[in-house]
Amino acid sequence: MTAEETVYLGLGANLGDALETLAAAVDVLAQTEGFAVTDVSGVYRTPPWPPPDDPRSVVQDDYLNLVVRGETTLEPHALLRETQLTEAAFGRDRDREQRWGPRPLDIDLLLVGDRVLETDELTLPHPRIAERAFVLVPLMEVMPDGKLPDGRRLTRLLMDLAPLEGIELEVRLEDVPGPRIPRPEGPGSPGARFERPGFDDVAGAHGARGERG
Ligand code: A4P
Ligand code: MG
Repeated sequence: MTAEETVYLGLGANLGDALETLAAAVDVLAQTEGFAVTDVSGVYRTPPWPPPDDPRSVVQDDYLNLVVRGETTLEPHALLRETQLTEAAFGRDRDREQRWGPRPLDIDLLLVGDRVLETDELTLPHPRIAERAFVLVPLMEVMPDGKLPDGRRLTRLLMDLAPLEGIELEVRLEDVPGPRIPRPEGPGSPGARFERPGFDDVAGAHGARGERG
């Protein structure tokens, strides 16, 4: 266990019910011991990267992407194990997939505090943040000072990628109802600070709107 560090995770999905997967994956992260979700960006619809004019590109559906900000007491490799277990729980099978090809769920550790790390399993910061609008756009929403640890501004990096085509805000998770799961409390488990509305809350809110209209 270490002192709490601020973490940014990039989530992407383009196989199966991508929105339901992302919403449920954020719920799972919020339940993870030693990890608290403190903010979640909007869910963006993004064209596959690399783009079609790149020889590495793969023909596949659009992705949905979001970025989670969290606080964690987990060491980076322990956090990576948790995120890979979560990917597997949503049907990810690394042995049967293509690099940069379609996947039910991908979770990248973008930043863990100011750590700089290069091991066989983990590179921090994630080496391809600056090339990817599908990361930069949602990251900008949840990163208070808008700068990478090396001082590069996200807005500047995005300008370098311009023109941005085909990235659209799809929905906010606050508007996607889900089952309410009690949050674990206790030492070593910073309480989760992000909760999706339960089905009843959303039904209630819609009912209330209906009565007014
Ligand atoms: N690994 C090393 N550093 C990290 C890190 N910081 N975070 C290792 C996560 N994993 C890290 O990962 C391969 C290995 O990288 C892992 O076993 C881990 O030990 P992977 O998830 O299979 O990813 P990859 O295919 O090698 O590539 P990369 O660069 O992580 O790309 P992505 O993001 O995983 O590529 N287009 C859009 N619009 N939206 C997307 O979300 N995603 C991908 C998938 C391609 N195109 C996309 C999107
Ligand atoms: Mg990945």
